[in-house]
Amino acid sequence: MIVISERINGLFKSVSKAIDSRDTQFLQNLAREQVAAGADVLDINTGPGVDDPSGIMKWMVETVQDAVDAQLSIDTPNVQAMEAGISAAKGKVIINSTTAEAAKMDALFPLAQKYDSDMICLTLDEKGIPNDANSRAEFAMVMVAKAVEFGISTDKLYLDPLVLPVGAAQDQGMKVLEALGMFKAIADPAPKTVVGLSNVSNNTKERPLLNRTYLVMLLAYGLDAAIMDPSDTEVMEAAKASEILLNKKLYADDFLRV
Ligand code: THG
Repeated sequence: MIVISERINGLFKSVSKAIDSRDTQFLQNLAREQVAAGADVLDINTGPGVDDPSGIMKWMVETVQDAVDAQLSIDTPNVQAMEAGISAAKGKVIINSTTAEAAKMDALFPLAQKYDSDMICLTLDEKGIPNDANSRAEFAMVMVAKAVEFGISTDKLYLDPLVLPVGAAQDQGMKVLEALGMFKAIADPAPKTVVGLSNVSNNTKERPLLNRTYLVMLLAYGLDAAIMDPSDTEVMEAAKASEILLNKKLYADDFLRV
């Protein structure tokens, strides 16, 4: 699976402090730690309510890529900050994210085309949050059709069914699993699938347990990528064990080490 680190995010107090003081060392150490822990991609998010989202995004991208070579996922709802992040990056990025809202798609698909970016597509629109697998698939189809219109190959899309906190929307956990199979059948080449894993445990008292248990289920339903915390060794080990049990990786006695 593709591991996207969630930790370079101003939602975390330590990161928000580092952003405020432009602490290059802190951000670079965190980025190195995430890659060493197994991150393939780093999600870069300024956090909410910053003064200069474009300037901060540019600083975060430049700072992180001076320390590591990993691909970056630019995570912001602000279109200017998105382009600032994409154009500061040396390599091709993942745009995180468009939704099925017309205004969002009209702003972000041209950027994906111009910069040859991959793109996460969150399955929601201005009318709101999906509440079953079918509505998730309908939103997904809108964005897949838009990608085709722009000549963007459908395997550059990461469809995100939107994981909700289990304490607030308990019936949605199973619907997200169902949506994953539907997403794969929408287009050829098949789009990739991704989730923000830690959303599931928001405001619960058993975050790591819920995160790793849900990841195992998601992988059994074909999930390709997760925005998650690779420094949580137990969730990483659960992912490795799942890949062995699902016959995605060849078994070896030391499978946890490879
Ligand atoms: N889909 C996509 N992108 C996303 C999400 C998604 N980006 C944001 C989020 N969801 C995934 N990233 C996080 C990052 C942090 C947390 C959860 C998901 C988190 N942070 C602690 C909290 O809020 O409790 C911070 C606390 C602290 O300071 O330590 O849980 O679904 N495409």
